[in-house]
Amino acid sequence: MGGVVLAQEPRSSEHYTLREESSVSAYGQRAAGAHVLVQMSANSGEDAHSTHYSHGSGHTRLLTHPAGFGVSVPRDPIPEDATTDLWAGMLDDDGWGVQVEASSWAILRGPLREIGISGRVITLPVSETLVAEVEATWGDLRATGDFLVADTNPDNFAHFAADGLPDAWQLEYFALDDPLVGPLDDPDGDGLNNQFEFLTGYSPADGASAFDLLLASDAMVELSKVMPGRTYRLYRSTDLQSWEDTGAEMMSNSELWGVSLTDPNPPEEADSRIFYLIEVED
Ligand SMILES: [Ca+2]
Ligand SMILES: [Ca+2]
Ligand SMILES: [Ca+2]
Repeated sequence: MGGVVLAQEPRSSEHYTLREESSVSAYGQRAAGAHVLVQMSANSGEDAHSTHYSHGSGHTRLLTHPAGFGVSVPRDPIPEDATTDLWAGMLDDDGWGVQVEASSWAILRGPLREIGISGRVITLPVSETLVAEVEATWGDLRATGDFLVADTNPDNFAHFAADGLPDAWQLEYFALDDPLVGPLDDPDGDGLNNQFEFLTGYSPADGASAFDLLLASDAMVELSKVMPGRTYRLYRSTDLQSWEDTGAEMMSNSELWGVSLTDPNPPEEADSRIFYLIEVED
């Protein structure tokens, strides 16, 4: 190891005295790769946290007295049902922040499946964005951090998962152990399944709450409600077998009541019966 450079002042900190060194680069400066052995004695009778400090090419400095300890958490929400690495850091009495290996990690609250010794956390599926909180210890120091777990998949929660209906909507009406929560179920017995209740904006748990159509005049159909973002199309039939798209359709950006769709080309034969059907698309 050629060209040993002795550390510049200060040779010690408020809490430690540099007692012996095999080789050190210029204190606090960039240095070529080397192994640095530093023996320190604690002035105040505390244990030194580091007596060996190895480094590659880069910045070399001495660990001094820990003045603070904290958990670094993501500023943005992290995804549900995924793995994220958290880390702990020590602030020393020189004002430097250094990443340290926490002695332990624990989950305090929130949708977390587990947290490993390295700070690797696995989030649980959620039905809405929720707060999680963890705790790390380092020696006798302790710190907590909280962050948000984002609802990044709307259809992955509990037994509401993967059925095509948004979990948050299902949870609005159904208990966690409710059996009839699927798209084809009709727990309120109004003849309209949960999928249709969702699309039309009515309660799947109240038989008196249901989408309705009225024939406003010969070729005009009134919809009891129109939901934002859905497309409503009017179909016509004279035999209830074949249905023809009338071309009348509507989409709204807000919830509307009592909206009408008019068939632009109703059959002219005065005695023919006409049936209308509304298609609702998400
Ligand atoms: Ca979710
Ligand atoms: Ca669902
Ligand atoms: Ca129903």
